[in-house]
Amino acid sequence: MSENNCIFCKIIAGEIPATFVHQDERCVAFDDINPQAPVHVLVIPREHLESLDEASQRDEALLGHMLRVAARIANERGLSESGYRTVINTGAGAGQSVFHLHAHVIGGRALAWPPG
Ligand code: DGP
Repeated sequence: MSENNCIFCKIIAGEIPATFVHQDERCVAFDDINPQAPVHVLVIPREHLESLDEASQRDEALLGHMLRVAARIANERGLSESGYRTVINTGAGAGQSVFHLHAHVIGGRALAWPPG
């Protein structure tokens, strides 16, 4: 399922270019266009879900898969030892700007806590 005018649906459809680092039948991952760290990858489901808030019980396996893909990418980028952060912004007030569920995988520099 895709949503008209969704940037990430267009990336999945190949209508907007992206540097893919992972693709499978349930999700894809690509480099963030505005990286906040040396490694900044987005993991997104192929199915258009607006946000984590929209996910239901039937999406549990998909969400788990996305997190495992995030960890695999972090490992492949050499972040397992130095550490990395996996972030899902949910809602405009939390910084969500693209309303297609996505997990940020951020690492390669020291990361402060709490986030701003
Ligand atoms: P968020 O603010 O949590 O909704 O994160 C959205 C991210 O999506 C943000 O870090 C920038 C990224 N982004 C927005 N448009 C594009 C695009 O066209 N291509 C790529 N690769 N990333 C994008």
